Amino acid sequence: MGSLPEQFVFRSRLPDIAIPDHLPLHDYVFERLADRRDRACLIDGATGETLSFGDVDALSRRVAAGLSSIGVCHGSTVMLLLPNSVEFAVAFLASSRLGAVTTTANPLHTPPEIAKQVAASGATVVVTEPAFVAKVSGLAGVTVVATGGGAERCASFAGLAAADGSALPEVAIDVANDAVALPYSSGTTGLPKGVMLSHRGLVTSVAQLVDGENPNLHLREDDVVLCVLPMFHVYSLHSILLCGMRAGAAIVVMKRFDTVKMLQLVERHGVTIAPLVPPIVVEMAKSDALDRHDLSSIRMVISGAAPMGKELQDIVHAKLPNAVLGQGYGMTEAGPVLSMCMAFAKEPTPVKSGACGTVVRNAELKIVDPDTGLSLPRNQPGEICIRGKQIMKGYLNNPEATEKTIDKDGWLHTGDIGFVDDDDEIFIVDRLKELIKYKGFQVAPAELEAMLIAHAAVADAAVVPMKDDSCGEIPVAFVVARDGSGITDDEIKQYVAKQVVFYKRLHKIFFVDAIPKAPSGKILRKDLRAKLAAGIPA
Ligand code: 4UU
Repeated sequence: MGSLPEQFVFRSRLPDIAIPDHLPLHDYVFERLADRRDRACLIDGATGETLSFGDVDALSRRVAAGLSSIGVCHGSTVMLLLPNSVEFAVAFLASSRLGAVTTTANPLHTPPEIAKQVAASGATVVVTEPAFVAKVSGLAGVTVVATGGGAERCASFAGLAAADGSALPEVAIDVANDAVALPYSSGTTGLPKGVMLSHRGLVTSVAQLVDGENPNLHLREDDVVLCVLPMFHVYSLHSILLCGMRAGAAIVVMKRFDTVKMLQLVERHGVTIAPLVPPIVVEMAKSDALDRHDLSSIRMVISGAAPMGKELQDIVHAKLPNAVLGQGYGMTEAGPVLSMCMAFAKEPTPVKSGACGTVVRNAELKIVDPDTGLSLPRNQPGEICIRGKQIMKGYLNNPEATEKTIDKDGWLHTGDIGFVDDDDEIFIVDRLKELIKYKGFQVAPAELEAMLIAHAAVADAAVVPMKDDSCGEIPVAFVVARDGSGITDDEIKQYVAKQVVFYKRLHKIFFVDAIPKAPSGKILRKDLRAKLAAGIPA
């Protein structure tokens, strides 16, 4: 018998910190409320209206009382189907107060996509804008709450907010086990699944970034954080909303992305922290308007959710010389943050272009050879795995998928291929999993393949990512048409487009005779990606 193989485990260069493991998320976020009651917390970018920390605390208590009056209680699920808004933040905190779970969805999703998530998550209340009420009004057993005015036949957010916040029911939240957020993610394979993030998980993940003597992501009370990324995605929910509030910073809420409006808001509010995704960084770097605005207040540009190459990073550096630019690496299931740029620390250390940070504190990271399962030393690429209290509890009602993602030793397998260099910096070089990332949004190939195969003229299909300069990746399909069907690529594109949100649309269709498959029946996606890379798809 040989000795056990050596385990290479990577840790943060910063020491571990004490992380509260008894506080529900809302109490953790508002822990220092008494010191900052009158400081700005949420600023509505469109109107300039500002809510202080005291206002947000009080409003979230009233909305919690209101939600309770329409039946939301410990263990209920509330869907937020909202664009970025003060109401989003308040409703999230209000649900947390009740021990309820918030499931988030893109309001641009189609009615069938939304109905699927409502059913799967067991949501009994959907909070949305009047413009989207029609998408959910027919769902059985669901109470719809509309923000703003004018929506008929549903409860109003203002009505909920008029409830008595001092009359909240007592709830005994089990911080280690109760989920507080339920974002949907397809993970490494298959269809979107509900990712159960517990109170303790999210508290840990926020603390890993912004707590301690030398926080990895140093947000201060005098910071102004730009919130242009959608709050329904875990990056914004976690690293902007929750981290910003925990640190006592002000958050400028922007409803939808527009380069010029974003630059105006930066100038108007003196934004200091700009969390972005690569496509927005590209838009910004290319925009003529950049030179017409004073962006000198920005001290940090964070990029995440998709790869940002060295070239882009260098361009932004030249345009925003006052700002530190770096990346965070997250995955919904990982709680979400795995690594963060060390140049964002209170006591920063130099970083390399193209790196996506160093593993967060109070966590372990290893690189595993996908073929042998052995952990690999520095500079050797393999599957990135992470362990710590911040990772998801599991997928809702799907123990099989959970077991495939979190192994028996508690390691979460990301499906990302990367390595750790001599300075502990992580570089992502490839993806083992099926996932397609269009501008940072998740596209699950399995969802589109199921749709394609359901079409009478389609015998078989496979959906894979194709590299794209402005979107990062675009979904494209290889299709085996049924003999004599005569179906065209446009017909297929239209058929899918009608059923899905814009970023899941197919950009190209390649007709082929057969889909390459392993003996097990698994699609050989690598072969298809290689065909695309070689420029000879069919
Ligand atoms: C290359 O994208 C996210 C979460 C991102 C995030 C969160 C908090 C970034 C910074 C932050 O502070 O989650 P998902 O679940 O939508 O997608 C996860 C996948 C990863 O597995 C990886 O493939 O998105 C890809 N990804 C990245 N790829 C995420 N970040 C990066 C990155 N570089 N920096």
